[in-house]
Amino acid sequence: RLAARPAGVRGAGLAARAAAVLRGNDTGVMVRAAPHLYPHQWSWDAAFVSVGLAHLDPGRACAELDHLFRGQWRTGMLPHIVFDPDETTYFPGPDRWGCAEVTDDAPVAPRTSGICQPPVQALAVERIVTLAERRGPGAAARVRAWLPGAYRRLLAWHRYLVRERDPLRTGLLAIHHGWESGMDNSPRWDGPYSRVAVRPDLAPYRRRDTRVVRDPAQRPTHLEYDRYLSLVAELRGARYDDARIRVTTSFLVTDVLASAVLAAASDALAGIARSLGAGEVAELEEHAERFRTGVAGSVDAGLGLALDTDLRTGEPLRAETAAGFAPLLCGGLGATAEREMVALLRSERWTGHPGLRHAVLPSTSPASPAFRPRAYWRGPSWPVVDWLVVWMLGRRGRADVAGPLRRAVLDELAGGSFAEYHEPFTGEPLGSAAQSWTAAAALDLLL
Ligand code: 9WN
Repeated sequence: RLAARPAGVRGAGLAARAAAVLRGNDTGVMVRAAPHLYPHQWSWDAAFVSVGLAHLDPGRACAELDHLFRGQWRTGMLPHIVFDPDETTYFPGPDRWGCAEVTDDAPVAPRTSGICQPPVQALAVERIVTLAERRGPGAAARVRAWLPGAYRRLLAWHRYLVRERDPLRTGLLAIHHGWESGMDNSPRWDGPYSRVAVRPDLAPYRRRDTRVVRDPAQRPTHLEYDRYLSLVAELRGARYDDARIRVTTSFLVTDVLASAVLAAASDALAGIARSLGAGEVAELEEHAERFRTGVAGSVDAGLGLALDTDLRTGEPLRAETAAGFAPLLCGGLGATAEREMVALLRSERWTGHPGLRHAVLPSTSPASPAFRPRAYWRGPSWPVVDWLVVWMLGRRGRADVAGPLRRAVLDELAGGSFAEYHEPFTGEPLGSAAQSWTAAAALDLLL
């Protein structure tokens, strides 16, 4: 796969510490996304975490995804949060979502949120199979025995996305809340959020996140939270019915990153289907092709990045964020266009910016007016995003691009705090420490 590991004592020490983070965040049935800030199971976190776990114990990796699958809706949707019933310190919790209270599509137990996140799970399963095979026949057999059940869950999940989030077959997924992108306050969503009115009847609430991360500049603002919660009230009012939401919701945008993840994940799922002798290979390959084409078609000639679209206004969302490199994750650009995008990635607007502590990909371009170096998805570098880019480039045979990025992320992670994100000019760890997916990133990037 990718070129030589940096390893040595530093690598072994980092891996041991990363393993300790995952063990420390493990409740026994699931791994918390972070010990204090995010004490439940998040959907795309669980996928990343399961890859980290596969380096330690492939059976535990499968169990992590099984826990997520227990929250799957009748529609096939994997919810963005599966709540730990014993944990009450996160807001908004299950009562605010009230999913099973308003729709029979949601499970009564475990309780879940009513939205989803980018579909990384099939990619995680593909990787778990590879890691188990590398480990030996016992681990491989165990994962193989688990695979058919997981495949049915993933097929229902992908079919949900294709059916409900792209009914017009454009090759781009629509999302109903910024939380669905996993990049909550990214400048990608500033325009659409400016059109979300804070409900006058918004039930009062107390944030918990700013009690854990004491510097409010690192978290979304109060106005942003008012809008997030107003949208939750709106979605709940629509009984989480996608057909109704498509017509009524005040936030409806395409998400190029989630679409690229779906394209790559559909390739992975088609490979799994083939290995199982399942009948849906052609269907899954068609999904992959459709979304790859949709993502490649969203590249803006001026910015050189793939852009989301506000489906309420029809306008492209002209933000310079890491999500704009979505085509590098799934392919689909011609050779010249891909070369240009790689050049942009290496340029001073991105990983080649002279001020960066490490040559990683900040969440927003430091050369963009929207860039804020400490503000969550508005500028900090997120190791999990860099890992995703490295991993997907590796899958596509682009080790030449992935290699330097991988070494830069490992340098950024060398401090061993496994922070949620970093100030990109100083490398200072920000947000939550001991974030599970950051530990998983370290484990996977080291090997
Ligand atoms: C809201 C758990 C999640 C990640 C998201 C990240 C953050 C939640 C929050 O934490 O979102 O879903 O409370 O801010 O933005 O990507 O999955 O790590």
